[in-house]
Amino acid sequence: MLWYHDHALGINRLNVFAGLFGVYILRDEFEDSLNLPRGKYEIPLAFYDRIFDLDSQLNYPVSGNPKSPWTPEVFGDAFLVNGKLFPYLEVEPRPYRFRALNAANARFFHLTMSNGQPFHQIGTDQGLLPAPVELKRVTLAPAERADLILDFSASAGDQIILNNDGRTVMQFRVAKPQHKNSPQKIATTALPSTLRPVPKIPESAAVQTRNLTLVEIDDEVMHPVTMLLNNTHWNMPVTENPTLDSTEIWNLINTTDDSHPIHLHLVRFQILDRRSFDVSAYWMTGKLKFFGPPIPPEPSEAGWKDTVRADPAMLTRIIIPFTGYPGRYVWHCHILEHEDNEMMRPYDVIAKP
Ligand SMILES: [Cu+2]
Repeated sequence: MLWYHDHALGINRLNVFAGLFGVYILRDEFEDSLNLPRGKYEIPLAFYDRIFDLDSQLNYPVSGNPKSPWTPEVFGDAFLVNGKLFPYLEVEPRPYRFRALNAANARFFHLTMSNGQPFHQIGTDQGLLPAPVELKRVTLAPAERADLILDFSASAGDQIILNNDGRTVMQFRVAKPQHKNSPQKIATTALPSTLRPVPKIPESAAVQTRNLTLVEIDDEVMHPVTMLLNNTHWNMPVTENPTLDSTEIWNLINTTDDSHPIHLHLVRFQILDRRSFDVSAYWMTGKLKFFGPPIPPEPSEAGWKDTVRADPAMLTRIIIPFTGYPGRYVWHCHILEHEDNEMMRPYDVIAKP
């Protein structure tokens, strides 16, 4: 499931906050053959948070600092799903496929079910995982998607809350079981044990490795005045110029205290690993001094991605096949306040000579 939204330079955060986004789903025959819940049992769920004023109008805050009127991150106290405030969904006691999207400007979602039942994640941003992953908690950074199976078979008659960090997001109202002699038996389908293979791209396939920093520049009160990729402003010349049909490794060196969901246009990629490093030593010497071994991606991230969490004081490595079309694209942090305040860079995919 992909999503689309306004991308107007400098005001993207306002236009998406106002609601200019949607989702669409691509399928193929292989996926159809897996017999996953479909039709009315497959539902996109776009999660986001907003602030409303006393007249129920959207309220987008600005900082009190005239030098830096933007707010580094906007978090709302109201949760919405598909445009509805704290909604409920009536479901049957059977498996459902939910196509979850974090459409928030800045909030990370950590979703749990009030009855403790697990989710089965079957897909990531860019398609199916090799096999279902059982999770008690689903983490979604802004712009990330998760393809989820939730089975209500054991919960007939129950009301279950979907929570985010202990706060209600929405409710599932599970219908009572049908009478034993009912002619309409509820069809449940077993979750396949394997889904679509995701062949691991070998590191040896990469023709180039780029070190790319994530930087926050603070003023005297530590209020970030700007955030940069590769310590480079948006309007400076292109520095990333992969060749079409080549593969590269991008080292996202996060020197900040924030987790930044980094998104590349055009491509899909795989996460290689994350590794903790000494940030102050990096600024002094330009060298990466690691604190521990590389950590492989979580099973729920071990598929095709287009957005990756670059966690604070970590080196996050991704491997990217630049297929598609030559031209100018962008890569950026998907916290929209960061993106609009310089955490975005153009990149060029160069046609082969
Ligand atoms: Cu960011």
